[in-house]
Amino acid sequence: MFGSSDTMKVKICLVGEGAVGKTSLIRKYVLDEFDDRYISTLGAKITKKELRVEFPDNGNEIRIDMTIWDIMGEKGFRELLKEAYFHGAQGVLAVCDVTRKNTLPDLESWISAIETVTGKVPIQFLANKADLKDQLTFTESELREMSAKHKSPYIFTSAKTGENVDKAFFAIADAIAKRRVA
Ligand code: G3D
Ligand code: MG
Repeated sequence: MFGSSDTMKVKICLVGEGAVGKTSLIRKYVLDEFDDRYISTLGAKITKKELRVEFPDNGNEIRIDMTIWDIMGEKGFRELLKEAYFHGAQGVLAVCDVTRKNTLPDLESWISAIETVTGKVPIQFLANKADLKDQLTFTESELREMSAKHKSPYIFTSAKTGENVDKAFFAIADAIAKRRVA
């Protein structure tokens, strides 16, 4: 059982097509910084962040030591390296880009890839680039459908403005912690 002084180690992976904003979201979350210049990722980049999750039932609060894995968007690399990337992951941030329609259905193959390695784990869908909502290319009901299919929540985020970025990372940490302690 986890007590209030315990630390839970958690690994999460961000998945989704290239340029949906995975690297930018992590940057914004960890460094509170958004760099509009080109951001490149080679292979996998691992970042750490500590956060706290409360258990209102018993008043406990636990510390989460979160390891965030940012991986490349290319599908070829995914097949080759998925064991290495996804091994031990306890949660997924599945990111799509509201300005590019296919990035939503493309998440299916990312989710299958991760689930073949980890089994079922909590997923949080992120509809990123919400600051460009005027360029929305899919409806919220399509997002809701995807979400319902995987019994997982979705949230609109913007790595540019920071909208819901903390909330998204917190949500996945919270889901993982509650699942493990329950
Ligand atoms: P990736 O890691 O998923 O491949 P990146 O994606 O984080 O590299 O982001 C791809 C591009 O989208 C970058 O633009 C980045 O600045 C932009 N971007 C990421 N998130 C947002 C967002 O929430 N809003 C807006 N408006 N842009 C975003 P460039 O031009 O550098 O390629
Ligand atoms: Mg990247």
